[in-house]
Amino acid sequence: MLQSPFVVAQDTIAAISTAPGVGAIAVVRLSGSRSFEIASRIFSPAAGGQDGTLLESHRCSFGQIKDPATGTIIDEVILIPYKGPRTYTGEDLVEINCHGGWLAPNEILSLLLRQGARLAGPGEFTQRAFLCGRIDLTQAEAVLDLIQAKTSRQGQVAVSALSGALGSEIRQIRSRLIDLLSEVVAAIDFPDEVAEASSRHVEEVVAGCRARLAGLSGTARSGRFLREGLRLAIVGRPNAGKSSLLNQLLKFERAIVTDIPGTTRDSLEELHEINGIPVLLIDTAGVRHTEDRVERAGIERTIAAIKQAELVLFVVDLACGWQDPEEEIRGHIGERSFILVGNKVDRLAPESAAAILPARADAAATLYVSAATGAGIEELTAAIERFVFAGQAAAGQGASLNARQAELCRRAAEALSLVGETLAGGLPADCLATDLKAAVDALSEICGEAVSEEVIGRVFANFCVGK
Ligand SMILES: Nc1nc2c(ncn2[C@@H]2O[C@H](COP(=O)(O)OP(=O)(O)O)[C@@H](O)[C@H]2O)c(=O)[nH]1
Ligand SMILES: [Mg+2]
Repeated sequence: MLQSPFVVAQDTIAAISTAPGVGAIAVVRLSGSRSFEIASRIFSPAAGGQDGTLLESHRCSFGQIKDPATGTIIDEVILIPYKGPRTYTGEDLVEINCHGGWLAPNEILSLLLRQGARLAGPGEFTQRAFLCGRIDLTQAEAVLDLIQAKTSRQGQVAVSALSGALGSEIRQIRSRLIDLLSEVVAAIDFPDEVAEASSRHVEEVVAGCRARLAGLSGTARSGRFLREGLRLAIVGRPNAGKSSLLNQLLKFERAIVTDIPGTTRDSLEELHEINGIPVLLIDTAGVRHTEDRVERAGIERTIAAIKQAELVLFVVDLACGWQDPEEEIRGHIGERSFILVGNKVDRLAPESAAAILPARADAAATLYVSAATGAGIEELTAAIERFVFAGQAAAGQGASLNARQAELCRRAAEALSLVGETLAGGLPADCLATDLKAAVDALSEICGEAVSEEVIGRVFANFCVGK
């Protein structure tokens, strides 16, 4: 269990922990020092005789919830008391499994509130688990990620962080730096007794930590796409096969496909999972010069969709190849990442596709597909996946930093990069200590730990000072 620097909350909170709506069961939860006492006031075990205050921890009991003021039976429930600290919140906790729907859980909740519990705030059970030191901040964030996950990939990332993998990696790096910092500080404080850490040693430790931080930072990109989804715009000239490609990716006929150029007039958005990544697919109106006012408005939307996209699928009809319209569309794409998709490969001998539309160096990938037959679609989804996990050692494995964690990693790495400059400039050890401390502080913030006492503690633990 982690050491908590925080004062543990005292009051007892209650909430319905299951989603609102009609369901077979619902769970009403209580947490805090008065949980057992409050629950026992409204619960009568069917087995009889059991005094509520003697509820046995981690054993479920069947019984009734009764309003103690009127004796009215509210529901038949399974009640599970959990004695702290081996509980979700780290405190005494009671879970009441009642019938679902609106009535029973809400009546039980209001009974609990009348007996002295307080309505829990958003995320307060998990917050208490953090305040008790049962989980760190990365795990608390992972709980939310898991609840919000819609794809298997999002789920894997959340479960990995929930198990403490990310927190453990951060703590290891931080621990290395605290050791180093304590050596540096000890040499400053006790110059006669402690030798200064050699520059080489400092550089080695710092380089090792920077490499590990870079590895973590590399996962921030996929972390963002996995959490927020990837905006993917499908663009190209009219009739290139954009809508066909959308339908092929979705595996159903979402967009109207005809051989009439200008069929798609408005951008069309569809949220879809591609290889476990949530992707907002945007089919757009083909870009061309036209007098049709409706189509022109559609093309304006295409240009806006390109600007908002994180990745563009640039569809080129292999019957036409790269011509002036493609040049114009390329201009709209600008600095944005795009995958060049040569479509209608089913109409050609496979080897001629690359001759008609050679791979472009400015594209994230160049692929040849048939939106009609599905040929090459797997390669396309693999290329989208590679884009999401670009710069990451093992695609989709381990951590995927969220924005907060990424910013703190960046701050820590920045502080460590100053160490090199401090050493090269021959600046005093105080400066070194300041750089290391800044890095440690940033890492402490990731897991939600305090630091200063700990650094002092380590200095005193490592060296005999006490006379
Ligand atoms: N042979 C063949 N025809 C295709 C392919 N993809 C699209 N088409 C045809 O091309 C025409 C235009 O397709 P559509 O998806 O509406 O193009 P969009 O204007 O870019 O959205 C339709 O007649 C499609 O059937 C393909 O891969 N192979
Ligand atoms: Mg279309």
